[in-house]
Amino acid sequence: MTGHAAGRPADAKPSADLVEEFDGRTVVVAGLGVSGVSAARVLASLGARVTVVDGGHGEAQRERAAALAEEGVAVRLGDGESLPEGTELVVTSPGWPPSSPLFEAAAEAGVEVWGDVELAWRLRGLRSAEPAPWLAVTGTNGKTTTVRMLAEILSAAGLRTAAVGNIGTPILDVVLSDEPYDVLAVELSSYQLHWAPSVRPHSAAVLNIAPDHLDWHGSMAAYAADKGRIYEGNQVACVYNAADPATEHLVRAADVAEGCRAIGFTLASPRPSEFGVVDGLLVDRAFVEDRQRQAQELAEVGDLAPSSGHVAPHVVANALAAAALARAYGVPAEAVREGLRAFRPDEHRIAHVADVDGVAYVNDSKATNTHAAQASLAAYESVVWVAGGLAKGATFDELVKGAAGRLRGVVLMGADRHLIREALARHAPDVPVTDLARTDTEAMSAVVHEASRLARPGDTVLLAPACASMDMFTNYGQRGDAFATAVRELADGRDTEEG
Ligand code: UMA
Repeated sequence: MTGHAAGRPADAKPSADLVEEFDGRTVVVAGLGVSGVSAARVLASLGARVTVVDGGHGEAQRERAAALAEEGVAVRLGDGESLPEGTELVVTSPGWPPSSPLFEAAAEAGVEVWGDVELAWRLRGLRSAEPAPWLAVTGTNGKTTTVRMLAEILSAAGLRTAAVGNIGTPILDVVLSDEPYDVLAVELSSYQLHWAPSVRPHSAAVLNIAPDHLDWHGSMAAYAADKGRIYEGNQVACVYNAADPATEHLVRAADVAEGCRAIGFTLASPRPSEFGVVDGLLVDRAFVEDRQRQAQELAEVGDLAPSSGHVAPHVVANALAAAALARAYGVPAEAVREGLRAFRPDEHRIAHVADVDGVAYVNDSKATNTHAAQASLAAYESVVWVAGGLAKGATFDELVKGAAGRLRGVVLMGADRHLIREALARHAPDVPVTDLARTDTEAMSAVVHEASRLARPGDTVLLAPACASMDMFTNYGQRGDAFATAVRELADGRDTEEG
């Protein structure tokens, strides 16, 4: 970790200049999704001549294109590869891989490419001379939960805040809104970090690093390096996971502001400059007067699950990371407790949907990679595992090897299901597998039906796909909703049979 005096990064221009710079400038926005629409609107409002390009041309895209056309934004559908004539800047949506032909064309023409998060960072001084600082979170898993916990803690401290970024709310919308925010809780994906070299958070956390999105980044090293960008220029704290040395390495490699501290979090008893757990209490041994001798109690582990009393270890880890960022911002200990008590988990993260015929049905649609699915499978004794979707370059051998002893059966769906089927054949050849060979949105009823046939009373049917959802669904939320609906239909059907 190298320190330098805090200040404006050399490559970020003052925003007043930037606004002038956009007036009449020809800007191409890559992608007509959530981020692209937000970026196009902002750029058009600054007087830029905006064209949005998108490789798709479905109904949703056509509808969005029509709405933007009314605001003076041109849209080109069905060609996401060629660079329109006269382009002076490209602002990309996060999902576009660096290898996209559009960016090759931009590089050849000497045109810069920024992500929507980069644009938000550069424009953040537009509404206020003192823009809200960013407390940023990345990691392979747990980002959304941690950011939501962080926002709850900040709100409990009376601060005006919002949970933004990869979580679903484009950060540009918030940075340029008229709402005066004190501080933002920002979820940043590795994609967003790749395209946002100027971002300098107040403090940031990398929760963990496991293989994910390797097809996009090209290699594990490139993926980790993009995640590590979140620590660049941090002013107060770089928060890392003491159980995941890769996160600490990224802190060491970062160039941060003078005086910025490395703060670890651990499920064990904390050392000085760490957050950890002692006798069922979450404690801060970093932001206290005498960290050699003192620790500040923040909350009880039980505060994280007031109803069930059962708290998974990764939830405690996420809470510690959120607490570390909040404390780095100066939030009092009582607000940490209050915020964590107010927090309610995501409905697609290890959510119990229903019990049918003595079998529990659990929705962990949020498990979009092997690391998350592994944590989820490890939580149950006897599982009918529902898996498959887009593998994003992952391999499944380690996951299947670790879970083999707990699998009652497996139901596979989605585009890359053969990869999981092959890993099962290698490491769990006796486990019955139903390969549905379907990639359509309607497949979930059949999935749940097949899972119910494999399950025995006492088992858990677990949707933990270890894959992204976009081959069959709009997002993991829609996949989880489809699962929950199918389970409820199954339960209703059983009631009718009994009645
Ligand atoms: N498109 C192309 N060519 C490409 C890639 C995409 O034409 O090579 C087009 C698609 O046809 C589509 C549009 O681009 O119309 C989609 O752009 P996008 O994939 O960047 O998606 P957005 O709708 O803008 O949503 C993005 C994030 N999506 C991704 O990073 C894939 C959302 O994160 C985020 O919530 C949103 O911006 C607001 O910041 C989602 C996600 O899955 C939840 N994130 C990944 C994850 O969490 O693992 C990183």
